[in-house]
Amino acid sequence: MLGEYRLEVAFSPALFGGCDLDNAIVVVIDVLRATSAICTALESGVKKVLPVSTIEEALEYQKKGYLVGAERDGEQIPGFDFGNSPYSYKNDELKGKTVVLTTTNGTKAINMAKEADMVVVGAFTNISALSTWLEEQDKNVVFLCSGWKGRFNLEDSLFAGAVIDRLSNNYKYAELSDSALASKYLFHTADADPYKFLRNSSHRKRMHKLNLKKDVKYCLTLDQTKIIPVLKGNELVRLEEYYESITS
Ligand code: 3SL
Repeated sequence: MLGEYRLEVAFSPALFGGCDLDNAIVVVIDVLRATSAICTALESGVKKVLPVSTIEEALEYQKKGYLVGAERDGEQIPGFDFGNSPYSYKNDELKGKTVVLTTTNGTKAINMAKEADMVVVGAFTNISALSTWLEEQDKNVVFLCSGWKGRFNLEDSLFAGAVIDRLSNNYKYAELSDSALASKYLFHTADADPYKFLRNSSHRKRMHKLNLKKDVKYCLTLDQTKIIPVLKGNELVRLEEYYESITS
């Protein structure tokens, strides 16, 4: 309905508790790199990604024979199958498989959002598909930025602003919270070049120190997939699969 819906941003997980989840879809954002890696995994044919918050949980799954990706502070944890690079999940051999993933911030944020009616994953790599689909829903939208260890980060807030910039052209979103407006204004100052805009950001610098420039470029490249990962219980699956499961 026209003019009825709200857009809101939690700039860090610490601010999520204050968000109004009534009739809301939560978009979890960790563009560098967890949500980009998850989109890539599902695009490559991975059947489901199980986001877990702790290394202990990841180890439990590993003992049961699951493939497990584990990252802390940007680096792969030794002993696990993958880290958090989207390139590790661009692999045809993963078709039909389940992957368990734990990352410093992103998978924790996904688990934190579980109480919402619907939780989806956003990244620059799926921005157009995500924005178009959100507009088709009659729902409020809460953007949860994973940030870095409870703090604000620039890239997730920039992404929230990029989506809000698109959605706010639609009259159905009559209410933009101050956080939604702030992220939209942030996006406007990026002048359509997220890579350049983020050059001084802490995580981009961290990634560069770890020799992960290629990952940063990948994660900041728009529209590489139309996949929208959605939480079904504890598992992230493709939106189409989610709809099939609720209609069958
Ligand atoms: O914070 C996270 O969850 C990760 O995406 C961080 S990293 O990009 O793998 O360093």
